Amino acid sequence: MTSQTNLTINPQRLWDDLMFTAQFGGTPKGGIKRLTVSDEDKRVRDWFKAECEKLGCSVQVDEVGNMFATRPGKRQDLLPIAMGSHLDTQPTGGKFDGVLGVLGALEALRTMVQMDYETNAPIMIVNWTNEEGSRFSPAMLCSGVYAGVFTPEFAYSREDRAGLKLGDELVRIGYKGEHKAGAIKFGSMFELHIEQGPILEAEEKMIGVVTGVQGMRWYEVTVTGQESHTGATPMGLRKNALLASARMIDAIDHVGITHLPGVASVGLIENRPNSRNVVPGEVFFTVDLRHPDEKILDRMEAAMREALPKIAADTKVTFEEKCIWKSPAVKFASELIECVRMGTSQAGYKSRDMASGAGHDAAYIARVAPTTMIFVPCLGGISHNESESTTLEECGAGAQVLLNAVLAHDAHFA
Ligand code: HGY
Ligand code: MN
Ligand code: MN
Repeated sequence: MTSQTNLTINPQRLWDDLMFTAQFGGTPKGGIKRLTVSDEDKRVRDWFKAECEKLGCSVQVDEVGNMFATRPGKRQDLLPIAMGSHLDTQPTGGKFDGVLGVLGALEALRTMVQMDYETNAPIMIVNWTNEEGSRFSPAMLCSGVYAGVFTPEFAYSREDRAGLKLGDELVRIGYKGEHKAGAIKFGSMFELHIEQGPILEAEEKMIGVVTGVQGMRWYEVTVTGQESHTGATPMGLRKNALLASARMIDAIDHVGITHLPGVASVGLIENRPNSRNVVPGEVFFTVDLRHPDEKILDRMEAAMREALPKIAADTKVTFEEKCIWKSPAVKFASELIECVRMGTSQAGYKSRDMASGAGHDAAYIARVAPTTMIFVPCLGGISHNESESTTLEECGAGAQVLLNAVLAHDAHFA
């Protein structure tokens, strides 16, 4: 695995970093629970900052906690070439989602430093705050602030289900930086990530040359019925919010099935009062619709909005539904995709072009700088699961292609 400059990453060192940092929020089942701006997130951020400083990087933090580690290049007139992803995880996340992108970038930088290789452009590693959107919705929130999609105030105001605000939590862990979001500039960004789907593994390809990200929309639904006694309330007189929600969730699944390759999911549900002998009076649930084509996403949204009122009428409940987030489909920069292709062939790996089913910070960063992604396989395509797994070799391949692609891009500035 070598690049045109014969710089070779150290897969074992990368693997050791992945396993070491998995302790920050490690779970008994071998996953990671490292919710954004939690104490566990602080610990991994502190470790990451120290590692970057050991490599001679300056580390800056912006007003929403995004971290930027920069190593100077020969030419200070050039904007940095960035490699970025995220260190926060899902509540039952794995060791690789996001983390591989940040630690793979660290390994690429370490290799440059160790080989005393000076790039033309400065090199930057970015850790984006709250990519997952699990604790504070929406996803990719702080790369979105960097890209001007959301204001910092909007991000600060987001509350988790316990009522804590992102802004307060950023202050509490000491990562509300002084730099304005968007003020720390870079000229391009590469993001290494596990595929989180089954295609590369099924086709026995090592590298995914990612061409873009599908469109995504998130909704919140509150269904209101009437709490009543499960023993004394005849079936015909109930206003059962949970029954209505169950039928709505089935209808939403049907929207996905009838708009393939689109997907439709309900992932978060709260049933109140959640007592075994009370007919549920209120249910809150979230909807996640995705498709590569915005026009078909519109059709999926329309189909959902046609189905829900009918179900509400049939079950004698009322409901509110609102779209809280839209991330339109994104195409990545062809010149960077070409660098990934070059980096892949230099390393001698088989690859295939593909769009990303999952959302990534790269989707928002593509709005403000040329951006692209590199995928490596994950076992069974499973992710957002404590059993998420990939191999030392696959992580090493991704980091090598990342290094090669960055150096191929940097060669343009000689
Ligand atoms: O939702 C997503 O696709 C990403 O994992 N945040
Ligand atoms: Mn991710
Ligand atoms: Mn994720």
